[in-house]
Amino acid sequence: MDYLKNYLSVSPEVQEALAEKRPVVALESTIISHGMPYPQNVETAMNVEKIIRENGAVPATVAILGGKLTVGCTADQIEYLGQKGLAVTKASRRDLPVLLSRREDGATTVTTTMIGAALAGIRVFATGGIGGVHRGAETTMDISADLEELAETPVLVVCAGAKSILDLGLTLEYLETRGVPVIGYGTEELPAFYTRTSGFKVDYRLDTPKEIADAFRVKLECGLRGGMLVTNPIPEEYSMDPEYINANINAAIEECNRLGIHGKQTTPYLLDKIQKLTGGDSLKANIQLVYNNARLGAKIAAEL
Ligand code: PSU
Ligand code: MN
Repeated sequence: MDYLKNYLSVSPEVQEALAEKRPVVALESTIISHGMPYPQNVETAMNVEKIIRENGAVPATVAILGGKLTVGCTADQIEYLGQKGLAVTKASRRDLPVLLSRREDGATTVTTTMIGAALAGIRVFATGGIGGVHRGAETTMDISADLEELAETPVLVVCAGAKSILDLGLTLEYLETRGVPVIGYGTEELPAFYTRTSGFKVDYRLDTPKEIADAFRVKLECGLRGGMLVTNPIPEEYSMDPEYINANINAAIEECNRLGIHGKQTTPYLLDKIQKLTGGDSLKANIQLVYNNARLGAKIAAEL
């Protein structure tokens, strides 16, 4: 992938931090353009950067801008991505060739953010939720490219688990097959984004950022290929009632199926529908869990 470096643009601040071996945390832009409404998306993205700085690391928001895989967006670029919203192409690995050759913009998913981070030399990435194996994947084959990227690209991803818009059991099976360790930060249970529990177990419970950094360092040093998934439960005070949120998730999935929505539209549609059905409660939880992951990401990056 060396040639991809010709399409990489790393901000001076991030370059300097990496050269001095200071901690850097990558952030994605699909969560900005496709994951939340304007202006909360921009407000959240800017607060996340602030939290990372307060915890001693340098933030690097990743996006595709004018055909450049940009690592370390400016405040103006974040504002642009937030305002343009769904008009920015959601960019997974398969979208790179056309977007780069046409010099277009793209909002990076977990997949392309990992690619940008790895090329720049960033090892830690914090976000809200990852894509996974969708419910009904046994017939739709809808499995997020995020899982394949976690298997191949050496970046540690901090998330709040996966939403139950996905089949969490199948998502864990897929990650096991592809050799991706799933760590619970201070928990044995896989968190389910809005809730701290899911009924599924993680592979290992680790209780400190140092233990997590140590395990990932060994993975890198041993050339074991691929990343690591760290799941960080939403803080208790912001977690949602499982029955309430799951009823709304089920309603959103039913509507999605009824409308025949599929492919890359599925995840953004469900995120938006859930936000509407819960009257903004889920957005509040979503924002807080992202802040929580930014804090942990910065601490792990500092230990690495
Ligand atoms: N899940 C969330 N919030 C998100 C996403 C997923 O809870 O914002 C976004 C991420 O950018 C993730 C992408 O990488 O959706 C996965 O999309 P798909 O399921 O189409 O692979
Ligand atoms: Mn998909």
